Amino acid sequence: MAVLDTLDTLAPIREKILAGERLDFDDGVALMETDDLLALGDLADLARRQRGGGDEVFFVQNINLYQTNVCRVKCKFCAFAKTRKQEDAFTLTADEFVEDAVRQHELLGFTEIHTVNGENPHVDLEYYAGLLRKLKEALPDVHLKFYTASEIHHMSRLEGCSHEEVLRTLRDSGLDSMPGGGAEIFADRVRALIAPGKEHPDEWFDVHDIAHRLGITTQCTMLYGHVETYEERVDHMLRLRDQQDRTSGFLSFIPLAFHPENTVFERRGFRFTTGADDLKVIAVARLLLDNIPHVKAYWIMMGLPLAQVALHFGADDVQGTVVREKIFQAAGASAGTEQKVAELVRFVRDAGRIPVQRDSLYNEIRRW
Ligand code: V47
Repeated sequence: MAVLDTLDTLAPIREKILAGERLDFDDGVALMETDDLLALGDLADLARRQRGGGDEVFFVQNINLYQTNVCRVKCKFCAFAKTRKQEDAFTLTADEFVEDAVRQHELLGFTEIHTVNGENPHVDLEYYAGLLRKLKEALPDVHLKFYTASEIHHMSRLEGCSHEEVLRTLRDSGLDSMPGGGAEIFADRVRALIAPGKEHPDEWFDVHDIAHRLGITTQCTMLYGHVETYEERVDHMLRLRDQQDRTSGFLSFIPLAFHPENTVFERRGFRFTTGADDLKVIAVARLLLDNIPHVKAYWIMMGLPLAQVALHFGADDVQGTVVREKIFQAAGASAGTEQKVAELVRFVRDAGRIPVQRDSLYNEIRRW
């Protein structure tokens, strides 16, 4: 009987995938609700291949660096943000940041810097633009993937100007692309519970919309595993898909599993997500987001062993070497903060896939 139930739920979706048809909201919820994890993974891998995916799994040689952890927003899921007076608050000068970046580049030879910060109310737009200019001058060949849409919105408030003016200023100062954070869950109900001080999702979309129209590619994310329902996850993904239909500027989708340590939710008894849920989100994302080229299994978040399994659930990217990640470490991540290229290669190969080192725009640098 259980087998028949499974077939009934997934069979029509499989037919749609084979026919190249787009899945809808109800399909998304049905996929989220299935307990047949292996069939779900199989379907996601089928969809990935149907849309032109091969055996390549991508990674980038990158480093995470942070300008400031001072933040005006009190998101309840966050263990990274501090107020200016807290002991471990920091706000680096451009010189401090650039000096460190150059030293690390000599040691590691990364091709990308990934920077996400708190929404610091004590600095201005020039704090960000000036740093980008100095950094680009010092490391002209390094791709600068800087600032979430939430930070861009915050800068526009600080400066009293539009999203477009901020983005033009940053782009002209050296910004190359943007990370996907700040999306959390778009549903008003959830946002009010986990991030009441954060901008409305319309602002997040407006920033990405303008960035894409200005030729700045971006990523997109979803923070799951807290108070959201399956329906709210599907709604979130479909809003991203609609945006991508309009502007095509998202390069990848990264599901972010909620880490509760040192957050308000830890005190309320919230736990880490399970491996089954992590794999489910990866697979459903690959199935629904038919117009976003890459889905990342971010090893920092799910650990290398599970990320390896996720490569058979629709993911085709493991993010990168990552060195010095802080946001997930603050909230209890245990997978470490750095992988060597050789280790990423070994783990992709062991999953039966072809490791490809990419640049930030998915051009191939080297394959093994
Ligand atoms: O918006 C914060 C998430 C985001 C927690 O573009 C948490 O490649 C889980 O932008 N548990 C910021 N998630 C980080 C970000 C990012 C991360 C990885 C890859 C990319 C990319 C971008 O981190 C926030 C929030 O959604 N976050 N705290 C937490 N405790």
